[in-house]
Amino acid sequence: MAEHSLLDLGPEVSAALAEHRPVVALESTIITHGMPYPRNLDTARQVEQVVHEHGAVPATIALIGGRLKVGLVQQDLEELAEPGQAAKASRRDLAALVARKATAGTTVAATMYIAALAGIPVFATGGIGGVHRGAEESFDISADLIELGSTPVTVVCAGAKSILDLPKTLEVLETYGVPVIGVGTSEFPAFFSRTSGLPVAHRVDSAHELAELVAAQRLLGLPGGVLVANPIPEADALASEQIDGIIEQALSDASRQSIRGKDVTPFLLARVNELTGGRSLTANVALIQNNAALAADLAVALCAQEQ
Ligand code: PSU
Ligand code: MN
Repeated sequence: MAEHSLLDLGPEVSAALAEHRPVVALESTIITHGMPYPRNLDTARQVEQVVHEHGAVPATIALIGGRLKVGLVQQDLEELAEPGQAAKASRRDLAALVARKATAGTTVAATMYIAALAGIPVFATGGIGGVHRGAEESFDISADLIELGSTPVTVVCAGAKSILDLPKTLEVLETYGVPVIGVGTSEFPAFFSRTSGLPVAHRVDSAHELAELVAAQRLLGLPGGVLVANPIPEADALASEQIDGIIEQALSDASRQSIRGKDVTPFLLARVNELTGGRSLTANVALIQNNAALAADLAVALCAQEQ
């Protein structure tokens, strides 16, 4: 486990890492900018519980008063969940927010970076950031993709939302040499739905098989992460007809209001939540729990390999 002057490990996380027991990192931009209050707070707690139930220790990561906190207490979660309070920290924001002693939710990119500092190799989230539609004009490509190319953390997600350009997102992941692994599927899932029509290069069918692949990535000395694409459970999936029009509406609202930069993703997520009247939120909660369960199983399998 890494000692680092900016890092605060919670007691449960610290003990688990010292004893080489399984730990799962969790992000916090989903709490601060991904879901409305109070569902964000409930979900953050439920996801931690799912990780526990699957035999691993949850390590929710955020910036609290300028400290890189790994393993949050209830008060931290409540502060992050409070509407409009916390900032959004991607990799490029970390230095400024640390210097200012700010409190912020960390994106997938920033959470990967901090998880690697803490020595946590497995991370669960809902959906990653990616290449935005119209990126050929805006150049809006999430730092999540570059982080996946350079930081050795395995990220379990349910694919990416079709607010993004999914074919371009997969192309950029290929360019950065990121293995994208379908779990029980040969297709990249589209967050709310299990399919996107886009193939993934590799597929596994169990957490054990996934652990062997992750171990091979490390043995090879490849520096980057692994992206695990875990489709939403069948029972919770939304039909694409239910969501496509809403995503188009959210995108056109964003363009009409000239939303730019780091505000794009939070704006689109909030708009999709509003326009579906909570249906998308229920699916979102279900897929995060599903990802947390798989990530915990993976962390357990990786620890078993070490024995
Ligand atoms: N996509 C979602 N839910 C989320 C996010 C993305 O479906 O909560 C969050 C994640 O924290 C992700 C971040 O890392 O948004 C990406 O932001 P940007 O596109 O600005 O890089
Ligand atoms: Mn962006």
